[in-house]
Amino acid sequence: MRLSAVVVVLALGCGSASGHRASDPAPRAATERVLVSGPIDRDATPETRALFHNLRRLASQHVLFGHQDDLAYGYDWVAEPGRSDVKDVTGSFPAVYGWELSGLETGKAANIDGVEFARMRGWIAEGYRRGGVITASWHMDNPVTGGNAWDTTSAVAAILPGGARHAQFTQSLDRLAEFLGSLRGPGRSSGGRDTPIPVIFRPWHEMTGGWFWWGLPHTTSYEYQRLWRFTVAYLRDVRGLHNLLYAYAPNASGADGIGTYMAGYPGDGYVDVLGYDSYFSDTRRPGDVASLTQSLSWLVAQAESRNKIPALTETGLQALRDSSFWTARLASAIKGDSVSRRIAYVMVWRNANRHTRTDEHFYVPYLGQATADDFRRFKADPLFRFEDALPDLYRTASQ
Ligand code: BMA
Repeated sequence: MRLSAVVVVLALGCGSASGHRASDPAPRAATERVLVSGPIDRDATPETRALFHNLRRLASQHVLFGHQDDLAYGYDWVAEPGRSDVKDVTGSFPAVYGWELSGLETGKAANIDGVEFARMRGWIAEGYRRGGVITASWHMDNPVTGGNAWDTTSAVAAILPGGARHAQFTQSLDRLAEFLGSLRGPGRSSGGRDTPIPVIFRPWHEMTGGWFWWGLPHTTSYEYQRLWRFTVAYLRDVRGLHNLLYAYAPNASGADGIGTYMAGYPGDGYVDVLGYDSYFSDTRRPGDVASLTQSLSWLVAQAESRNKIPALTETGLQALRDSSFWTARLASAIKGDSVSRRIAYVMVWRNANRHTRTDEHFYVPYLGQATADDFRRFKADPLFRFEDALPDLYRTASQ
C-alpha cells in the first residue's frame, strides 16, 4: 500500500458544500488517506458523534456483543415483548442490535425475513432507549430484475447516475431515508426530547464474495466505489440524514483472505467503521482461529491508522454444534493477540425461527442448547460487554 499520498482534512467539506445534490465524485485510489478526526458526516447529530468517539475509545478496552434480529424473534418464539434468546440464556440483552432493511426499497411492509418495518421501528427504539447500539444491513433486491439480492444479474452500472435505472434507485434510497429518518428516541443532548437514533448503516456488504449483485465479480471496483459514494452523498446531503455511521464490510475471501479487503474501498472520507464478515465452519480446521486473529489484527491496525472503528460485523457458527465454540473459537480468535482484541464489537447472525425455517439457521444458543453454558462463560469474560454493562455511548465527556 502506498502511504505517501497523505491528505489531512480535519473537517471534511463534502456536507452542505454540495448544495443538496448528490455528488458522483471522481475516482480516488483506495489507498488515499484522508484523516478525518470524527464521523465522515461533519453535521452528524451529537448522539451519532458521541457514538463514534465512544466506540473508538471503548475498542481498546471492551468488545460489545451483538445479535441480528434479537428482539423480533428467536429459535422458538416470535414477537414476544421483552424476549430475546440472548437474554433467555445470559440474563442480559446484547449490546448491539442488528436489523435488516431489504424490502424497504420497494415499499414492502415487511423485510425478507418477515419482520414488519413498523414493529422494527419500535424494537430499534427499545434497544436504543436501553443504551444499545443499532446497526442495519440491506440485502437490496436486484433493481434490474426484481429478483432478490442473490440474483447476480449485472445491475450496478444501471443504477449509477446516467444509468437507465438511476431514478428508480434514488426512489429506493428515498424510501430507505424515510425509515432511517423516522427512528427517534430520547436524546442525551436534548434533555430527553426525541432526537434521531444513530444507526451504523452497513450497505453493499460482502462485496468480495460472488453471491450478491453488487459483489465485485459482477461489477468493477470503480463502479462499486461510485455506488458507495453516491449512497453516502445522497442519504447525507440530499436527504439530510445525520444519524448514520457507515460501515464497510467485506467478507473473508479466497486464499489471500483479508488481502482483498480494499478491493472496493471507497476512501476514508466515506467510511466510519471498518467491518469484516467472517463465519466459522462446522469442523474445526487447524489454523482457523489463528487466521481470524491475524485478520482482525490487520483490521484494527488499518482502522486505528485511519481513525475508524474496527468491528467483526458478521460472524458465528450456524447451528452451534461445538460445545466450546464461544470460548475456544470466537473469544480465542478475538483475544488472539494484543491488537486483534481492540475491535469495538462483534455481531453474530440471526436465530431463524425453527417453525418457519427448518435447517437450524441459528447463531446464539436458546435455553438448553448445547453451547448455552459456554455462552455464559463467554459473557463472564470481562473483555465482552452485553447490555447490562454498557457505558453511556451517546454522551461524550464534554456533553
Ligand atoms: C442471510 C440468511 C437469510 C436472510 C438474509 C437476510 O444470511 O439469514 O435467511 O434472509 O440473511 O437477513
